[in-house]
Amino acid sequence: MTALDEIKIGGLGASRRRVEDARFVRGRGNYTDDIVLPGMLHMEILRSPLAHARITSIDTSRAWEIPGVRLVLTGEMMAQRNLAWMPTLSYDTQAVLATDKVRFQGQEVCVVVADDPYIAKDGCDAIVVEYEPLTPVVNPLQSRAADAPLIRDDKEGQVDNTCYRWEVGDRAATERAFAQADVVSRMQLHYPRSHPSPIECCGSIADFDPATQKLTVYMTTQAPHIIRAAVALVAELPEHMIRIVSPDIGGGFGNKVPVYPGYVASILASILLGRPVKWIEDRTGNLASTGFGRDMYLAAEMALRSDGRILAVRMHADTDQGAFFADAQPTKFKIGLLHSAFACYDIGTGHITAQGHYTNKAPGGVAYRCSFRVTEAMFFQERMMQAAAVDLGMDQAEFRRINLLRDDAFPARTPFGFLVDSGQYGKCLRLGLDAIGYEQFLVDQAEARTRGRRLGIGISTMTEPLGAGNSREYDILGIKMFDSAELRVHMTGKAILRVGAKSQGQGHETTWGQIVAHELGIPAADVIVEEGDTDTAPFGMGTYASRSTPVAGAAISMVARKVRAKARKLAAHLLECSEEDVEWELGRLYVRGAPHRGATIQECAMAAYSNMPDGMEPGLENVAYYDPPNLTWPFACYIATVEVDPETGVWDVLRFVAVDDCGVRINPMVVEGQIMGGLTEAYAMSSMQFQTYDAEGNMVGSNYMDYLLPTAWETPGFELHEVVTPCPHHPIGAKGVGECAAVGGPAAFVNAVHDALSDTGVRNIDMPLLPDRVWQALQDGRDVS
Ligand code: MCN
Ligand code: CUM
Repeated sequence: MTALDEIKIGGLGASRRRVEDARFVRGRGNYTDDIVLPGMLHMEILRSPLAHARITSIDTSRAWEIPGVRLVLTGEMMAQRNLAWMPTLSYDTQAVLATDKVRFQGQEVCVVVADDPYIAKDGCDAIVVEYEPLTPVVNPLQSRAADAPLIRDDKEGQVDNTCYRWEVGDRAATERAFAQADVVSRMQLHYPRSHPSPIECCGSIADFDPATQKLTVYMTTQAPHIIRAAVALVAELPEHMIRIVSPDIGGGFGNKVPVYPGYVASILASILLGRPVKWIEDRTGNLASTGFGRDMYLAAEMALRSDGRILAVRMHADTDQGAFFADAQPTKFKIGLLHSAFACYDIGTGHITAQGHYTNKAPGGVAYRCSFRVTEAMFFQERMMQAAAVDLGMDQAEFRRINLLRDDAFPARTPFGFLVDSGQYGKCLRLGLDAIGYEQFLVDQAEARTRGRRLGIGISTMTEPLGAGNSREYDILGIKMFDSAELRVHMTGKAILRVGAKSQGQGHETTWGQIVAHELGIPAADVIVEEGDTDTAPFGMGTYASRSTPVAGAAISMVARKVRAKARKLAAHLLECSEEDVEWELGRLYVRGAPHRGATIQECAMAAYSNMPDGMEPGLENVAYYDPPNLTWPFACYIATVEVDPETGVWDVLRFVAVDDCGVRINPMVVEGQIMGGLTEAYAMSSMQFQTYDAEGNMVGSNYMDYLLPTAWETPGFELHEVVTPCPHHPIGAKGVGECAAVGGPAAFVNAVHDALSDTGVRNIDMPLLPDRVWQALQDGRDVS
């Protein structure tokens, strides 16, 4: 008998079709809003029209009079139950329903529960809230002004609008390096506020059963177990009586990591009413109040030697956190992982300082398709690299090449404390340059310039720390960032796999089965994957920061290996030999020296239930919790070529080449889908998307007329290439990939446009590069922020 063909059984490397799509393309997905429970009521939220105001009175009497209204909740009523404020995932507090002041436009003030959502909306309209307006603060500059109003006057000891201060690196060594520099390159920019904007908005159905005292919540969360822990701790309900279910999720992108007031209010309403309460957010609610990314101002300097080597970097970040510091991030890293900047380069030393600012905006800084603040770090790094190459008068590809970590440098410690363990950075860069035809493009570009045409090429090379974490350094609210998998093989060799992660569209139901197929030889099609139900799945920290493959994926390998170890004992029994003499090949165990005497994994499974050796516990199942030794370090090289129309400022992407090294690919097709999706978002952020606020704190971009999502029509084509450097510590050598393209992509587009303007003196146009901004920069020969 020959070994199984791994690709045929849907193992590692198979571009297996996504099994979840069978229900999605038929409209048979089961999203939160599809769930209808007997006796279910509906909840709507009344939001603040003002950005900053004291609440002087709330009159809910007319709302109560509307037939069909069952409950009106105010902040005061929440306060009576100690639920007006909730802790955030960053040890701050956030108002569930406002009691004293409103601190951003769109903040939750009251909720109305009624027989249907329309009555609940009417109920909201009937509530009269009187406000005494206060001066709104809409950016860090205003926030730190001496006469700025104190936004968080609810917090004891809070004397100004500073949310946190933080620093990392070696200040003294950095200063010494700058003193020795031949060239100092400087850069300032703003990474604008953007929104993950999943197609499905947030929502929850809380179902408290007064008879059993059990609380079940169906909700759009990327991390159901963290929610269960939070509900147990905040609402003081017994943890075993709380069941959180994340059904199908229509995109998360980081938007569904935080805990939102709507979830909390629906839970309290269900407990008070003893009936299921459904809350489904509308688009404006989603765009105006939940999970913003970025909004960071960066200033930096780079110390350079005239031969092109980077001696040191110095960076300062001012982040606009909005009214509540609500991002999820490891508690030891006050500003996400901003200090992953320059991790792929061999720079001598560096120093980063950061300050977070409260403003009258919705909570910001939630990672949008990035590991915490990594997107800002990589964008900044790559814009800085281009500016430095210009300052040195060096070719931008060559400048990168000489500073990238060399293959023999691994493992390498970065100046900010990370251990980067593997990569072939030079190879990725060369592959990208060859694919785009770099040298020829430079010739064509120069020739086009003589005819008044502006072509540009932008490169972005970066490594991203993915897979938080290792439990020594990474935790959320003190809970260590491991993950888990439970595998049960039934007697006929079919299996169910339950995982602590939770897909929002990434295809876990497809790819997790492939890991089992690889480890056990059970065809992927014979493995059902279940995620998102805290009553059945082992405790896991959820899906974000591209941690599922690095952490949960590793747990799947490990649990399958435990099962394989038991199968080996069963095989020894079936084959009447000693366990030491049993050899493994994919899907089959056989006697060493007598390969024709073997038992398939399915035969072993049957034996586990029908013919186990004396003294052996029946069954074939196990659970594994995995605490990774390090993050994974995928690498990417993205290259864009563009043409800018000097008459209009419009820029078109000519070509886009992506080279991604995410280690061993479980499912190449899924990986390519992740990269294309990420590049589409990168294109959107660099060309059209941002959410801003006017001087009064009114949000601009709370609907899809103002906040643009690219369609297939404007999205450029992407040419994908790969390099495989297996992760040295992951059981199957895989690294995370879900966010790389969204993280590294924007700088490629933005650098390309700036390259097209390289003779104009324009150093920086802030994203998004709207045509009017590019045109203005061209007219004035000056930066546009
Ligand atoms: N994969 C693989 N081989 C690898 C790495 C990954 O086949 N070497 C596969 C995985 O098995 C998984 C997918 O690619 O099916 C993404 O894996 P991974 O990089 O581990 O990322 P996560 O599953 O943890 O997903 C999180 C990541 C994040 S943080 C955001 S934000 C984001 C993203 O995924 N949100 C998404 N991609 C998204 N894609 C969709 N469709 N919807 C979202 O909300
Ligand atoms: Cu960073 S957004 Mo994703 O981590 O869910």
